[in-house]
Amino acid sequence: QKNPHYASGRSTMVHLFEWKWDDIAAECERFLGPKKFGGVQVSPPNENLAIWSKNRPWWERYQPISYKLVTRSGNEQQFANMVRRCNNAGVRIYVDAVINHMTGTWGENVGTGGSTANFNQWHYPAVPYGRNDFNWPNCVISGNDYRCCPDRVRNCELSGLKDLNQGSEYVRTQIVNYMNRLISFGVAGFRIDAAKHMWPGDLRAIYNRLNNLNTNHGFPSGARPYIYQEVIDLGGEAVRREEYTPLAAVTEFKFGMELSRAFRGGNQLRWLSNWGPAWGLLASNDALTFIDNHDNQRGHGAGGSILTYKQAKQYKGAVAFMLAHPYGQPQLMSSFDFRDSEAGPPMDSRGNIVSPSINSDGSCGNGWICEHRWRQMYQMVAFRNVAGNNGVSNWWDNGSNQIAFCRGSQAFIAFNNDNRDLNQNLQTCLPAGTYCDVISGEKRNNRCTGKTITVGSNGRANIRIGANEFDMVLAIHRGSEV
Ligand code: QV4
Ligand code: CA
Repeated sequence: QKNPHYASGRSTMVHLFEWKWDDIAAECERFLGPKKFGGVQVSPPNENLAIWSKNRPWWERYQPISYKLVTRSGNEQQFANMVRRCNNAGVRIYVDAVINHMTGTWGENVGTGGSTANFNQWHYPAVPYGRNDFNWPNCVISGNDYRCCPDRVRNCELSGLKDLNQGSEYVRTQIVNYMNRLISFGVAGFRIDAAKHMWPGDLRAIYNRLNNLNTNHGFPSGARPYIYQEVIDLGGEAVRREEYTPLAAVTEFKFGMELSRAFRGGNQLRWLSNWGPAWGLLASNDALTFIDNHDNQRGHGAGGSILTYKQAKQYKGAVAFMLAHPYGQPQLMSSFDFRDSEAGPPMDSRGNIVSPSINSDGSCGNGWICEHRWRQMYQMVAFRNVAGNNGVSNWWDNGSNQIAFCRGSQAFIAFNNDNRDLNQNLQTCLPAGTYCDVISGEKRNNRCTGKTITVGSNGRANIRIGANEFDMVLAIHRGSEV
């Protein structure tokens, strides 16, 4: 369950946070497919509580009221249509599965599909779940529990969200039926929300009952769903990520924390020469990697000064390193603009999500950031596809924050996070030729809109990145020749 089953030659997924199914389908066909993205993580597709009293915050989607596929992103038919169209474009769909809990307690009790619940009675008739399906007697997780008490982390409520008992055969069956329905629609896998708050043994029982991926959607026969479990473990936790890696992959939160620190200038880039398990990271195959996610980009979940689109130059540097380095299974974040950490996605006065508009330069409007449409991002996705399975070679650094390395004879990248210019003759490992730097520009009609780099017959080239340039990265690869 650690293979994402990307179409061949693809390597990177993007989290299209709060996007609508119709818009994702269009994005697969017009952008993600042609740019060779591997997949999309979608927001939870099951019915959630509509929280009008907080002006429809993004986090209402983490408060399930049933497993009907009706949310602000669309209905069941739109979901199925999206998965079909994305798979046809070679782009896989991964579902954020919220199976630890149902809603918390609010004055409101109507879901996005019209279902209601009686929270105080632990009664969710649209599933149906009743009091016997929840951990009992109920308790609420306190901050200290995360350090002392694994059973409280698993059996008490996360932020007052009614805590399902996955040890129950009936509860397991409801969850498995929900996930298998999604597999029948053609999804390739799942993010397991709040996995830390469920017992590994219960999760194993659930995963074992999942069907193989749907061969009518292009998956090989016998393919198991890709599963990455949300376990925040930066050390000192009563629940450790190693309890979950025997089951499936795990979200590696140390990855974005350390790279954010380094690209903010809190650690020299030269130390990244042994990036990977030597840094206390999980084994590469066990790790779903990212710089920021929908929680920590707005101060929820794991703390730490995580880089986001708001610190664009450093953020693009950190993302370029993630995509250039072979470690882990990378995920890009694609955000909507926010100041208020609770605010929901762009919406109209009736609470409907407003679609992103696409500007003539390919960027997004209507309040959507679309980091995945930034040239420096999608061209690094292509870089990673070209670099393939090659390891890091010919590491160079200046003893501080200027670094460079090759990926076999396929690709070369350099970074300058110092406050002085980088100007060096470096080994690129590439065949002689003129290459277009995919960060400062792109190849159009065999011309380069940015810097060109001339590689000599010995593989060496003059590499310049000014300290005050718009980007701190320079990247060339097979296929970027002009
Ligand atoms: C409030 C009080 C509680 C009280 C409760 C009573 O704070 O003390 O007991 O009312 O009903 C929202 C509100 C929260 C509210 C809760 C229940 O923010 O104040 O509790 O609802 O109504 C997201 C948000 C949460 C949000 C939740 C549900 O981050 O703020 O809670 O959605 O809407 C840990 C976990 C990790 C988790 C991370 C955030 O180990 O698993 O915290 N990350 C995932 C998701 C995240 C999501 C959840 C889990 C829950 O990535 O987005 O939480 O599904 O690290
Ligand atoms: Ca639990």
